[in-house]
Amino acid sequence: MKFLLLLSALGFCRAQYAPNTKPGRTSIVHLFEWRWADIALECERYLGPKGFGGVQVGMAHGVHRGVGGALEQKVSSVSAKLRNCISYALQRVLSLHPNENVIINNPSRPWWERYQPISYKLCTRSGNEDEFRDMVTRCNNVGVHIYVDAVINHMCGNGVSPGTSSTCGSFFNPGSRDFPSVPFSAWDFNDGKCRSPSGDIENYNDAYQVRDCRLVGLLDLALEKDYVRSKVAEYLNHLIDIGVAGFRIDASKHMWPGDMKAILDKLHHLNTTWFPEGSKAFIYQEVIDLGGEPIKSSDYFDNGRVTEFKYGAKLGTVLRKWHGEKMAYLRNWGEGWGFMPSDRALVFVDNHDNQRGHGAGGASILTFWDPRLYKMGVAFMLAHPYGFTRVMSSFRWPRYFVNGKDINDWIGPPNTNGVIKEVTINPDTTCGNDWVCEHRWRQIRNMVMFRNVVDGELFTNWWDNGSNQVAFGRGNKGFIIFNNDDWPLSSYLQTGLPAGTYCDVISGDKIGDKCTGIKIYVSADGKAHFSISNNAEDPFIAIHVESKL
Ligand code: AAO
Repeated sequence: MKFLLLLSALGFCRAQYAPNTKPGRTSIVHLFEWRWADIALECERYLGPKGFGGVQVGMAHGVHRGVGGALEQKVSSVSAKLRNCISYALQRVLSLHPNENVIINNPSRPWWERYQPISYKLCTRSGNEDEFRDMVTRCNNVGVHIYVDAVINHMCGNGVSPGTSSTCGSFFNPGSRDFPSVPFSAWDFNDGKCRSPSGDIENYNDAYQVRDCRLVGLLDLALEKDYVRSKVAEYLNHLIDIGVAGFRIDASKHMWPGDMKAILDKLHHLNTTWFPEGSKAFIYQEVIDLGGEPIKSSDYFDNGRVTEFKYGAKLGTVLRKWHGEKMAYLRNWGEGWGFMPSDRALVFVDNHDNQRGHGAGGASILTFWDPRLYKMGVAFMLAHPYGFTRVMSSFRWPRYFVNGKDINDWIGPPNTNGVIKEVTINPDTTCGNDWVCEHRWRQIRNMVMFRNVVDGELFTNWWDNGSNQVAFGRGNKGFIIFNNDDWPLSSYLQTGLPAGTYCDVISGDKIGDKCTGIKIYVSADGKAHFSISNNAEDPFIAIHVESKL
């Protein structure tokens, strides 16, 4: 039995699903549109094991000793390899995309130009290959891994003018399907295979169109061809050799799962400077499956994890109390809501698309624009055991709604004449230059720590008032309680925690032996009294064993 457990743990760590839901669960942060130089600094000063914002650094180490230690005891006969594997899975990661893309000037440098590749050279507005390598090295060295957003389904749009308006200056001609810097040419695209009248995807109910035709006009690569697969694999292997830990595979719905598998089978093991020998890249595939289309998330499970888009759409609906939804219904959140198996899911409250009306999810999606509900949503996600979590970190843009649609949804990152602005850090640790840095908000940063502390613990002690006041624990390690009703909450509840005084990590921080926020007194029977005004700035409270005073 022990042997079987060990084998399956090893299998998981070696497989593309790691970091998996058991001992290794932690969070990814998407630093959307950041420059490589700023990410390297952020790894060192905030996300990594030393530097500013030691909270997250302390967390990662705390978890490693606590949970990793317990696990190591359980599998005491485990080789050093497995221990390395576990410790790898406990580290924090982030995602970004580094290859050459088209420069769009009309509109002026939209964020989405990055999703139109020109070549696999590593130079974009975020930096060149040297800067990319420097970032990967510096982040890995402080225990923060890099996950690349890989755009491999297509090249640039069909209608883009030919020329050298690209981030490394490479020539390309979309009309003749010519991308000499790869090189790709006409027979490397799916034009002959697509059966829609326009050559674009016109009908999401036709799985062949979705895979063989152009997504919003983007030139669709013929991934059934070994040459094309090899070029893509070469690109991904270049990144793996530099030291990245895995990939978000963009537009996975638009590729045949078997073609993707053929590419993934060509991938190198991760760089042994930072990863245990034989480690495989972590894979999470972007498939939007809200139900009602022939292509299902489950079609992609063999390749790796899949984005669970129902998660943010439903959570937003519940917290906004739309369609009669209430938090009390979250009791069976997860598979009970028709979501994919937890160990296949990559979850998030919002992403770079649906925070501005692209992709799917609609108006229910919570974002930093609704900070109060957003913090509750992210906290719920980070406290709940379902899925592998990704935190969004955005930039602010001037939203302008016309007939319910934001016509500024294209606006790119903070910039001066197209050059991306530095992420500056204010004295209060928030970010300047219109970088939102949700990951630095105390409530979110402290819930990332909460998730690390309760990693592997069961979902316990659920309580609700039949409406929008709910609470739950994670074993005897953590407890969280929300009041999203229009009246005060005052309840005496079983927390499952050891007796003591705890610091609420939402209203404050534990600093030394002091708490800058609300204090919660847990008695010997594990019970504690909570009161939360419906007008509180943040109407929720979270405590965990490492916030004990
Ligand atoms: C830009 C211009 C286009 C131009 C094109 C080419 O905006 O006008 O034609 O260049 O020149 C991003 C931007 C695009 C941008 C593109 C390239 O979002 O605006 O196009 O870069 O620069 C589908 C895909 C999904 C994709 C999503 C945006 O399945 O993979 O569209 N996301 C990724 C990236 C995204 C990126 C790309 C892919 C391309 O995250 O940033 O695009 O690399 C249904 C389908 C979904 C489909 C949506 C949207 O969703 O199910 O699969 O996503 O439609 O078309 C309800 C339904 C739900 C439905 C939804 C919306 O919620 O339940 O299923 O309605 O109809």
